[in-house]
Amino acid sequence: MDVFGTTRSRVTAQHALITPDAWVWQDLPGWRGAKGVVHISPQMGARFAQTSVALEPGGFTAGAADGVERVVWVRAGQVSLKLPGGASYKLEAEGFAYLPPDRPHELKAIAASNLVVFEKRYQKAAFELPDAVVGKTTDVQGAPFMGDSAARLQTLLPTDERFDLAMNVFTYDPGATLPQVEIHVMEHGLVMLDGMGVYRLGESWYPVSQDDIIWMAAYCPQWFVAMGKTPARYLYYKDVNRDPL
Ligand code: UGY
Ligand code: MN
Repeated sequence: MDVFGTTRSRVTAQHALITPDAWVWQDLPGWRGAKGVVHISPQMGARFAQTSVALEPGGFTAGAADGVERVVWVRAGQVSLKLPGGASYKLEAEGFAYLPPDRPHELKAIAASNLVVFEKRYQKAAFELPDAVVGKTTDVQGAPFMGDSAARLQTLLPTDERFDLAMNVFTYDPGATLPQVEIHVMEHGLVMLDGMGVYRLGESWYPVSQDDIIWMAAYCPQWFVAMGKTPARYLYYKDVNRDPL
């Protein structure tokens, strides 16, 4: 039972766990008919933003701020997406879109919808801009992670150097783990989609379950074990393909 004045949430200089009881909804700039919770942002030391967005039918956005790329992942509901040039799509639960910077898009809720939105100031390199990518998570083939078929990784976006971010979905059978305590230059923003487990972040071990949000700064030691009777699954962001200097 929840006891008032308590939360599993924790915010530190290198990591954060933000559980649904601590979320505070607000209006979001650039969105209409929408409320959001900005879970992760530069205000906490991150170099990207991760926001939960709840759209009422007809709620919409006409794109991110100048120079900002966006990934939208649909948790529930149905949205329409129009890209410059006229291509249009309908996204439902598990659908996602990568939207490159400075190419306005129009996203509108057909039904009440819940989205996870990742935004990052695109880091230009000696490449052309990435193209938009639209897909459905259930259509992406999973691969055993470092040879372990009980821990499967789906890579949602192309991995070529035009992209400075990756979006992946990790599914673990109960008892499966990350094979090592990872310490790496990339940072992560994560939402638990299904199931339960224990996340090691730095020198702390946290029970986690569906809808929990986690931020891991660069070099934050991290490890996960899935627990319970059903698979655990999380969606996560990482920065990739750019010189650290
Ligand atoms: O891509 C990754 O770094 C991933 N293995 N990290 C994680 O799941 N915490
Ligand atoms: Mn990692």
